[in-house]
Amino acid sequence: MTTPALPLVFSPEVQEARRLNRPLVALESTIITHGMPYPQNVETARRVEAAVREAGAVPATIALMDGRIHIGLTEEELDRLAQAKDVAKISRADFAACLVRGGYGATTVAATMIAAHLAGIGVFATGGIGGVHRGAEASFDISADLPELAQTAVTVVAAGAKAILDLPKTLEYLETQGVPVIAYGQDEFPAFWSRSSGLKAPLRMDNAAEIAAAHLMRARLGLPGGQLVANPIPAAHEIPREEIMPHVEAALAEVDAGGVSAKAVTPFLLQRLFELTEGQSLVANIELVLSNARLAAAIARELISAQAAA
Ligand code: PSU
Ligand code: MN
Repeated sequence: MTTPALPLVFSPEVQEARRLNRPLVALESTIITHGMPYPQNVETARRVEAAVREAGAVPATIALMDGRIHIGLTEEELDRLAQAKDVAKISRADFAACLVRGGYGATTVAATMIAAHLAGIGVFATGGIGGVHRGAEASFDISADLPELAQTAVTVVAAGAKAILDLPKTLEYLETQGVPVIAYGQDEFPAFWSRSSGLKAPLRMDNAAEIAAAHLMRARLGLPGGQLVANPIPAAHEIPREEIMPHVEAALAEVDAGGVSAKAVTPFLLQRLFELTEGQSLVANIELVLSNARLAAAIARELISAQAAA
């Protein structure tokens, strides 16, 4: 049997950016299909792409469609994906199977990192990464996003990990796996909807150039894996911890009560938080993704300048 060709397709905008060696920022698609309701999902995806462009880089939203890895989606493809029913949530384990079978696959953080790396894109913006779930000592539920950060050389900009997770265990896991966790502009590791988690981040950096330099130095050292940049949600849009945590506990109790497991847990919790906060969690989620997109664009630009100077 022969090895199949790599089924990568680039949107016209991304193709042009590659030709001109312009800075690119990868964006994921699970947040569109499983993280937000329609039509806010597609509106947000468009605003995030626009934020990347305004910050001087080119967005590449990634999804699996009809057996191909799409690096950059046209307006029409983005619409189709956002409205499609039965989109599979794709991580490392099911990436190849989804391509072979065809249909729609939304890429999680792990799958988006794999695709970005294949496409030569070093920076990726998302909302929050998956992590170690509460009760993982019994359920073994640890997101595949974490081991991906340990093996795929992409710098991921997120607003920390969602407060629905066990954050101390998530940080321990990342430390064991040798993943640099860099809080941006503050000492504390941020908790998605809130700027504060009560936990100190292992590293802190205050500018995009230093983050880009660290990315390149890791490659130079031959260290596999990426970096997690934890960018706190802008203060004007945060939901303070004491406000969001009672809702988080209530939603988690529903998961414990049964019926929700595996890949369905994170989408269920995000949907319940949306209902329990009367939409406030979604507003915060949108704002933090926009802020992460701007920071990722700045890092992508610094990566290009550093490479040009070398
Ligand atoms: N961040 C968001 N919304 C999301 C996600 C992240 O703001 O929906 C998605 C990402 O795709 C992430 C996934 O990879 O949730 C984690 O899912 P799990 O916990 O099942 O690994
Ligand atoms: Mn899981």
